[in-house]
Formats: sequence, structure tokens, C-alpha cells
Amino acid sequence: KTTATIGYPRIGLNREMKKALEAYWSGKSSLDELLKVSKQVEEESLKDQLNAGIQLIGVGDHTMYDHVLDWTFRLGLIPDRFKQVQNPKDKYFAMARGNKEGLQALDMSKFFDSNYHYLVPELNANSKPSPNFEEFLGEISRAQQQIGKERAVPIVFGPVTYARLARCEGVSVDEMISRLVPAYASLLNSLKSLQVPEVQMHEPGFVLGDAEILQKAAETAYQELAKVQVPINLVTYYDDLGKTYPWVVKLPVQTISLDFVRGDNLSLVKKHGFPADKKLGAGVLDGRSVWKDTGYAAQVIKELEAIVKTSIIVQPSCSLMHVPLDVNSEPSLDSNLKSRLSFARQKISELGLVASGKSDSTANGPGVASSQDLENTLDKSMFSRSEPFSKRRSQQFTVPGGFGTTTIGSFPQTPAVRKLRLQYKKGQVSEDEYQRQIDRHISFAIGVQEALGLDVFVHGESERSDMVEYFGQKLRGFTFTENGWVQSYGSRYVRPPIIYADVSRISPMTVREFVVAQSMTNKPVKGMLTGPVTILNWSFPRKDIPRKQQALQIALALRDEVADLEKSGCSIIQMDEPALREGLPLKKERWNEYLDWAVKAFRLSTVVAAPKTQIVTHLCYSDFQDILEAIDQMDADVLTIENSRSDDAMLRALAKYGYARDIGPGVYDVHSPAVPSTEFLVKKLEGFKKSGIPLERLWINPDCGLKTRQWEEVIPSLRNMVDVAVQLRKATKNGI
Ligand code: THG
Ligand code: ZN
Repeated sequence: KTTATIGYPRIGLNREMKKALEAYWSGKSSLDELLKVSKQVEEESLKDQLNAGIQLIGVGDHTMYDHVLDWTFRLGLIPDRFKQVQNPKDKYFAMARGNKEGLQALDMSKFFDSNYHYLVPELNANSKPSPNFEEFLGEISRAQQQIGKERAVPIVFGPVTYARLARCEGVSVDEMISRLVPAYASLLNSLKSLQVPEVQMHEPGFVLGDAEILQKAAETAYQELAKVQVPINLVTYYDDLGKTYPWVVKLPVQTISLDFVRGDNLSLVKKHGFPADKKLGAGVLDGRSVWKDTGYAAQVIKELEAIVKTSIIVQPSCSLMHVPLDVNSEPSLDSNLKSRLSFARQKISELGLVASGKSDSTANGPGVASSQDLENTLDKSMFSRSEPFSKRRSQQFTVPGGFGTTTIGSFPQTPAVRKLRLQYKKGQVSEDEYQRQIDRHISFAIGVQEALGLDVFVHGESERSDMVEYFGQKLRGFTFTENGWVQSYGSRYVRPPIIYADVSRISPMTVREFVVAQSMTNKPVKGMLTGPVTILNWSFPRKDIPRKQQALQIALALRDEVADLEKSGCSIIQMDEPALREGLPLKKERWNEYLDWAVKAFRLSTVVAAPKTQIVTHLCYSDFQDILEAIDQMDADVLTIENSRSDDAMLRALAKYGYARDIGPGVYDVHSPAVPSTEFLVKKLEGFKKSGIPLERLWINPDCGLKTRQWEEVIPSLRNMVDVAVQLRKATKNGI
């Protein structure tokens, strides 16, 4: 059988792209240098795939920052504010990250249900493509020279998905698609002249729950593109086609690629059959998992062979950009575990094995699967607090006059803090010395908060780099990579922990730092935890037991931590769930099942708290208006939420819903270095008054953690925030 790939990591084995980009941005290296590194990384990834014997290699997916931005740029759909920037590279990076002249970057948003962020195209009634595909065609030609014309398959981000993911103001998605078609047709013509074997049109948008509404526009577009007469492979991933299956597989293209790992495309193929005149790209190797295939791929291929009349191409379920590059870059990983792992380089060899009908006997590790449903072994009472919020609130900490001020948890990660953690990790400072230094950072943070007059303190989290990494390292059942970077956005990467066994707590994880911080002040210090759903969603989960079970295991471990914090005198405990929303399945039918266990996991970890202990949660990175009921069911005493960029929409939605607990809407955006003025903050608070939320339920805090900021920005910002809260307290008392 033929093997194919539909995208590969583009960051380099040693994060070459990150280093080259950051050196270029800081002026330490030239554009030529950046382009040189970029071409090297591009070449390396093609070499990997060629060496692995892949027959149809996806090419042209390399990027300097984000592939969606690349298509915005190539299509010439540049928002007006960037037109003043003359130099193309300056323009591209201004769209990605804003610039010194104050141009605001495109918005970032999560790419489907992954932890990758794309730059959202901004389209409006006047948006008309003015395409320039020169660089892209150059990349394709280079690839053809390197790996041969017969193997190089251009990857094109499809027009339907592009328009669907854009923010369209004053123009419909359908209208945008029709405006895009001529640009895509001209691109297909150019690719045809290059004699490519086929073109991959990536259209993951077809798996979104509401994709039926795109049928007419999609049919018209693909009929038009078919006229170019270059073979098209319509590539979908991240879920099954659902209701769109019957018409998507009939679109006038030569190959349909489906994800057989997420959702249930296999049942759809069985139910509706597969067109006899089309080839099937079978995404049978999980492109979002780090585990080796253990026979699933071969089984699916066998079942497909009974139905599909034409050829089946063996490929990963999606681009391999969601997994790290090479297991062999992990010298410290347990060798037994390593033999069961598969990153991008391993996956492309696995493809060959599956295609030739062989399987890897080392893949089957020790069976650790337990089939019991953990929820059924837990008493119902473990999911509910002993008293309802109405009885709890009067027993909990409140600020006289209301408008209590606090922060979300992290304080600036200064070079000194980073250096300290690195030295400790390398064994250059002893544990004792490390803790002494951490405690100095804590005392600095406490001193600052004391001076600013905040009401509820945090210890600042100087002992944590990434919160998920921090908790993972303290829990049994997680392992870590040294070099397992996965792109989050642009030059920013994460190293997701790998869950490989049952999760449990070894010993208290955060109690020491809490106790140190609380010993330095009479103000209450919050205990700071990351919630079970976020820890799970930002890790690579096991595949042998359901995600629900893994979430509940993490929740039980956190539950012990909550109990220990409480025993140590902690009266306010914050359990953040920033990734709750992004874990939602792409199809609405499956939301309830997910939200049911997600909320249960959160409750299991928090409800152990006594009524007088205040449970706070924090949500950010997305719009939560469509999951208000689930948020309500989390039963947190205080909900702090990212709000400042959305014009209080979330606050109004909560008011309308009748959300009856305390709320801490973010009063300023932490992603900007600008210090919010008191006038700005007063206006913001005026807005809160209009939102319909009873004022006595409000807390005052920034939008999110402050770890990416500098103290020089944080101190004046918080000073203004406290000033305005105090003013508001007085005004309310005087009945203004
Ligand atoms: N942790 C994890 N996933 C996340 C976030 C997180 N996903 C969503 C969001 N937050 C992504 N945001 C960022 C912000 C900064 C960085 C990564 C993701 C970042 N990374 C460092 C880099 O690339 O230089 C490396 C971090 C490290 O040293 O560990 O700055 O907070 N899991
Ligand atoms: Zn946040």
C-alpha cells in the first residue's frame, strides 16, 4: 500500500526555528540568517520523510509563524491597518505579533480542539484576495528537486475552512468562499504546471458540528476548482465528517482523506459506503498521540478493505505538528517506556510497517488497563460540598465594603527566577539553597502585595515554570521529555507531560510554599492549584483507559492536596481550569458527555473543602458563554474570568443566566505591557455596574496570571487597580 503524510513538525530538532526567529526579532541576526535556518529545517523534515520511504510526502507546510497566517498573507487578505508596512517580512510579523508602532496583531485562537493557536483572519465586506503565491511555489519547487516530483504533494489550506475560521464582519462565509475560489484556481493552475501528482486541500472545517450549512458554497467552490483538472485530495481531520459525510465524499475530487482515530468515520464508511471512483486517504495512525500503534491501524485498514473498491493510502490522522519530533532525543526516558512511544520520526516509520502489513511487536507494553469505571467506585457524597453556596458564603472571607482585590496567581518570571530553577535542575544549587532562594522570591511578592494594599495575596509561583509540568512532576503516573517540544504559537512551545500509568499523589505539592507565604502576612494567601481537566488536556493522555478515568484519578490526587492546604491553615484555594473550554468535542452532540465528567472531576477535587474554605476557579483563553450551566455546576465560590478584551460580554451573559456566586471579572489585559490608567479602570468598573451583576458579588483582579510581565509593569498596574477598588468602595458606601 501507498504511504502518505499530511504535515510534519516545523520547529526543528533543536528548536532551530525558535532560536532563529527570536534572534531575528531582537536584531541579533539578519533576515538572510533566518531564511537560511528556515530552509534547513524544511529540508531536514523532507529528508526524514524521504528516508522513511514515504511515497506521497506533504510539502509546503513549513512556516515562519503560523500556517493560517501564511495563507492570509499569500491570499493577500491583509487588514487595512497593516498596509502602511512596506517590507513584506515586517508586515508578516506585524500581523503575527503587532509592532513597535502600535499596530495590533491579528487575534489568536485555539486551532480546533488542539493546544495550537492560529492567527484569525480578519475579513469584511471589502476583503478581496490579491494573491501572491511566489514564495509558496518556490517552496514546492525546492521540495520537488529534493525528493522528486512524483513524491511531492503540495499542502494547501482549503478555501472553505479558511473562510470558516476567519472573523467575517459584514460579509458571509459563503460569499467569502466564492471570492476565494478564483485565487485558489489560479494556484491550482500554477501547481499543475509544476506537474505535481496531486494537491492536498486541507479542509478540517468540514468536521465542525455546523458544517452542513457550508454545503452549497463548498459544492460550488469544488466544482469550480475541479475545472483546473489537477488531482485533488480533500483532507479532513480532528473528527469524523458526521452529517456532512454523504455530500463531502461526493465532492468532485479524486481522493478523500479521513481521520479514523477521532470520531467515528469507520461507522460512516460502513453505513454510507465509499464512492467507487475515489481513493481513500486513511488516517489510521494517531497524529495527536505519542503512543505507538498497537494493532489498531491494521485492523481499521482490514475493515476498510472490505468496503473501499479503489486504493487505500496509509497516513497519519492529521499533521504531525502536534507531536514532538524524535523519541531518540530523550536519553533519560525509561527504555521500556521509550519502546512504546512514537513521535513524528517514529510515526513515519510506523506508516511503512502498517502499509506492508507488518506490526511492531515491541509496541505492546505491560497491560496496565483497569476496566472499572472509577466514578462508580466513589461515593456520591464525594462530589458535593457539605453545604450549599448560600450557607457557605457568610462563613468565608469577605472584604468589608466589597470589591476585594486580588491577582490570578503568578508574578513575573524574572531572569533571576528562571536562572535559579535551571541551576537547581542541573544540580548546581542544593535543594536547601533552592528553597531558601524561592522563599526570598515569595517574601518579595508578599512585600509588594502588602505595600500595594491588595486584599487576598498569592505567593507568586516562582517555583513553577509551566503549571502542568510542575504538577506532573510531582505526581505518580506522569513522565517528561527533555526535548519534546510542541508548537503552541509562533516561537512559543510547550512540552506536554506524558501520562503512562495510574495517577496518584506522592506527597503534598504546594503546601510548603503556601505555609512560607502565609507566615509572612496577616492577609489571607491563596493556595494555588491547576485543575484536573487542564492537567489532562495539556498532557498526552494514555490510550488504554478513557480520558474520564484519567481526569478522575488526577482529581483524587488534587483532592488530597486541597485537604492538606486546608489543614495547613489555607482559607482560600484557587483551582484553575483554563483548558476546560478547549477540551469540548467539536460536535455539540458530544458536549454533554465531556462536560459531565469534566465538571465531576473539578468537583471531586474541590468539594472536600469545608464550608468556610473559599474555592476560587479561573477560566481564560476563550469564550465561555455557551457552557454557563457547566460553570455553574462547578460550584466554585468565586469565578475569576478573562474579560477585558470581550467588552464584558461574559459578565452580561452570567448576569442573564442568573449566576449567583461571586465573580472576579478581569479588569485589564495582562497580555499588553501597557499600564492601565485609573480612568480606564474606572470606566471598566462602570461597565461592570451596567452588566447586571450585583455589585456585592464582585472581586477586582487582572485578566490572568502575570508571569509574562515585568515588575515595572505589574506594580503600577496593580496600584491603579487597588486605588480604583478603594474609591469604588467609598462611593458605594456613600450611596453614589
Ligand atoms: N501551559 C500549557 N499549555 C498552554 C499554556 C500554558 N496552552 C495555552 C497557553 N498556555 C499557551 N501559551 C503559552 C505561553 C508561553 C509559552 C508557551 C505557551 C512559552 N513557552 C516557552 C518558550 O517556548 O520559550 C517554554 C516554556 C518552558 O520553558 O517550559 O513561553 O501555560 N501547558
Ligand atoms: Zn488565565
